[in-house]
Order: sequence, then C-alpha cells, then structure tokens
Amino acid sequence: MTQDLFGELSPELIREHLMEGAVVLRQFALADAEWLLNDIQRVTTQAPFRHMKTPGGHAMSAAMSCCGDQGWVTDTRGYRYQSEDPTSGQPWPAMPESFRNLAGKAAVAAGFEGFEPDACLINRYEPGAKMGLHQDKDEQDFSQPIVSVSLGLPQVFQFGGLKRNERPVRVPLAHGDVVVWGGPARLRYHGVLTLKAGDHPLTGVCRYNLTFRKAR
Ligand code: MD3
Ligand code: FE
Repeated sequence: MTQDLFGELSPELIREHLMEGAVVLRQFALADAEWLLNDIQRVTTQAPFRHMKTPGGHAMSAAMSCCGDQGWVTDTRGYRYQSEDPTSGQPWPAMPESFRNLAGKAAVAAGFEGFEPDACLINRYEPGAKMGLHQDKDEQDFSQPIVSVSLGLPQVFQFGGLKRNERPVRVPLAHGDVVVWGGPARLRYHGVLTLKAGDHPLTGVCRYNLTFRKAR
C-alpha cells in the first residue's frame, strides 16, 4: 500500500506495458469484482446470455450479452452495433454505475482521459470456449480505447499484429485484471485460447470478460 498526498492508503498500481498503446493493470478490478459480478447477474436477467451466430453460420462458443446505449450483435447479416437486444426487441439494459466507474478509472490510469463508453459487451466462457483472432473494428472512432476486465477463471489472451499472419504474444489474464487498448494497439488482432476447466470461488466454472467500447 502507498500513501498519497492526502494520506489516504491506496493499493499499488501494477502496470504492465505490453506494447505501444496497450497496458495491463493487474488486479485493478479486484476490489470491485463482487459488485461487477452482481451487476452482470442483473443485466443478464434482463438480457440473457446467448450464443450468437457468425455471418458464416457458426455459433460462437462464448455466450454474450450487452448493456449500455449500444450492443454488439452478430447474425447471418453481419456484425454491427444496435440499440435493441435482438432476442427481446427491447433496448439493452442500462450500463450499471459500477461498470461505468471502473471503465473510466482504468482509462485514466492508462492515460486516456474522458473515455465515455456507450457499449459494454459481456462475454461468458465455459471450459472449451475460445475466441479466434479478430480485430474490433465495428466502432466509429478508433481514437477511443477499449477497456477489458477479466473476472473468474484465468484464460490466455493472444495479442497479435495489424495483420492476421503475425504471430501473437500470449498474455495470461486472471481475475481482476484490466487491459486498456488504444492508440496503435487499437486495431491489433487478438483472441483468447480455449478456457481450461477450473472452479473459481466467485464465478464457479466460468470466466467473464467485460469490454467497454465507444461504438458511436
Ligand atoms: C486488443 N474479447 O469481446 S478482451 C472481444 O477475453 C474480445 O473476451 C476477449 O476480444 C475476451 O472482442 C479479449 C481483450 C481485448 C479486447 C479488445 C481489444 C483486446 C483488444 C481491441 C483491440 C486490441
Ligand atoms: Fe475483440
């Protein structure tokens, strides 16, 4: 613990610089994890997890839901953001304050002031689930970063280059880790390897990942 100017105790910030524009904030969300998980539960009661289909017709192995003004969807028509949940036809659940606060704090800690995400994609991985290398490029403004929060079981993240054929670097992500991707890292290929079986005290047999985006 360190003491700041006002004598308040705060946990040491563990910053791992991955490459230009990408920083891992180890355990940054640890103290907020139970609130975040509660809010994941509330959001996904309204907008249940589902396995969306890629334009190629394959069901994704990660189950997904969204909150905020915009949600990311995929179906046979393609990938896009939209303001309604296609399952219910209703607007996505509002972004919980716990989500918004954490995303803002993490962006500032990584050097991005004024990050105001309008979308949060919630991914749930169970053993055997993975996400292949892809770019996040359905957002309008690539000058805005993406903040990702890992909760529950650990999973190995793959961080590639600007072309799919560049060999990715492997970065293990654990409960509470937050990664901020901006600047020249914003359009890099990335994915996660297959989740291994395990049992986490707060999430059981799964890993959750929140990604905060400015879609519009
Ligand atoms: C690097 N999710 O939802 S988060 C996704 O663990 C996604 O669920 C993964 O990729 C997961 O699109 C990885 C880390 C991440 C998210 C966005 C990025 C890394 C990124 C955007 C640009 C570069
Ligand atoms: Fe992604």
